[in-house]
Amino acid sequence: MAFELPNLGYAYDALEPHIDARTMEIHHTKHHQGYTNNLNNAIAGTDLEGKPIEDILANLDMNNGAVRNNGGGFFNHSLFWTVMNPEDRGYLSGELKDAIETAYGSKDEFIAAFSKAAATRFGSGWAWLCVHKGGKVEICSTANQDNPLMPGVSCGGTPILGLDVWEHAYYLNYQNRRPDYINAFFSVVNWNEVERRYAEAK
Ligand code: MN3
Repeated sequence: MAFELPNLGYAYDALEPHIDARTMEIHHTKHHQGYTNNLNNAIAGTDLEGKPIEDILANLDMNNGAVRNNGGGFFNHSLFWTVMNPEDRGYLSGELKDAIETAYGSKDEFIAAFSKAAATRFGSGWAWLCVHKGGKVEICSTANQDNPLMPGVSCGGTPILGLDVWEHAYYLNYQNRRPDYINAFFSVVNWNEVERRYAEAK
């Protein structure tokens, strides 16, 4: 069973004005589709075929560039679409709110720290909020399509919130203004989904 491009669950224009429809459509149908196709090609006929993406990444040979880049790209975007929602965003609450306040003091301080990680990632990559076993949360960032599920990459743990800071994610609408795109992202974060992922992973 090959990996399939997941549906967004909302229309390409649903995140406007924060993230524009043209960017969303290209990002989903070209970039994410490309990672999906290339991942399938990279694992076809190998013992990785048929395994869950989380298992492939957790046991990854980091020298396998095709699976590292495309498996990461497949997983990262699949998570990214779900942590944004135009309508039912919810709000930071419950155990996740407690964990974030323990680690960062307040929601605003957390957003500032996450935004700094995203803004200062040089070149292409991602910012993450990860949860470790026991429930402690930690912010980190990764280069290219790496993610903290991969062996020895960044803060480790399970990513529950991710922000794509590749230029393809924002350049049409924001050009070089990555900080404006990061601010806009926090207007569409789906806290219900982040909390669901926290509860599942902690
Ligand atoms: Mn991307």
